[in-house]
Amino acid sequence: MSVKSLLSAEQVEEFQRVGFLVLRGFASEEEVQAIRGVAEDAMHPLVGPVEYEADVHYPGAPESREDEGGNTSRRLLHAVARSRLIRSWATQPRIGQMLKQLMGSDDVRLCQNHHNCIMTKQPTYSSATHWHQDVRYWSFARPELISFWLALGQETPENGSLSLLPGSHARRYKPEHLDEHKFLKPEHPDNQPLVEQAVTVSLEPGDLLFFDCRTFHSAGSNQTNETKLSLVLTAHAADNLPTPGTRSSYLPALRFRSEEG
Ligand SMILES: O=C(O)CCC(=O)C(=O)O
Repeated sequence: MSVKSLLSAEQVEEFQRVGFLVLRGFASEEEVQAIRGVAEDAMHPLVGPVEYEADVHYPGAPESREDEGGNTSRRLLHAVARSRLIRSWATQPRIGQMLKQLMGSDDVRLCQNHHNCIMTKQPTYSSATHWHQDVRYWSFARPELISFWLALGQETPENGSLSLLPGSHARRYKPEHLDEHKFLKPEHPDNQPLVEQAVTVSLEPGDLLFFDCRTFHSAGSNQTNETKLSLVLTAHAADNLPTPGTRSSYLPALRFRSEEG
């Protein structure tokens, strides 16, 4: 396997042990501003496709699209199709190489069907997201996908930053540990020790968070006056194929660019 080591052995080991890894200051200020610009352009007026807060029915979200705040976006979908800049940033060789190390694969792909969005956590009508694994609605041969989350501004508990449960990706869960929507039941005695270990990850603009699709994570609503923007993408090994006919197979995966290209 020819994988250039951009991450140290300690970073790879940490990711494998806890299920996530933060790289501080990964993207430059220029990159962050350029990607923010694409997001801000697409919000005023709102350019689809989008997921609305009202679509998810999470705590704090407007009940329906017709209610006050019903037109609040939660995600600008299809981020890589929105601009050449985002596609080029998302498929850059450095990220491809790091994903190869984290995945232990020599060929990784960017998924267009999951995440592939800019999260737009807005004041007033944003929702809180309970403990969940992203893999819950995905259909791949193996539950081995990694998401990467680029902070396009500060992310703090006040504006709804992510919290993660270290080691939760490596555990097995019984049906009674989860509710009917596959959210972790924090009050279940087996889950309590895990939830007590929760780590809230505050991010600065340009910080990059990798997390395993089985790592339980949650987030609060935005209690500030400014929208929190984050670019969120997902990758998988090239030989980990989506199940035909599911939404995981709707659009083809993209290759990461090579050093030369
Ligand atoms: O920011 C949030 O509310 C949670 C987002 C999230 O967990 C996800 O996109 O998987």
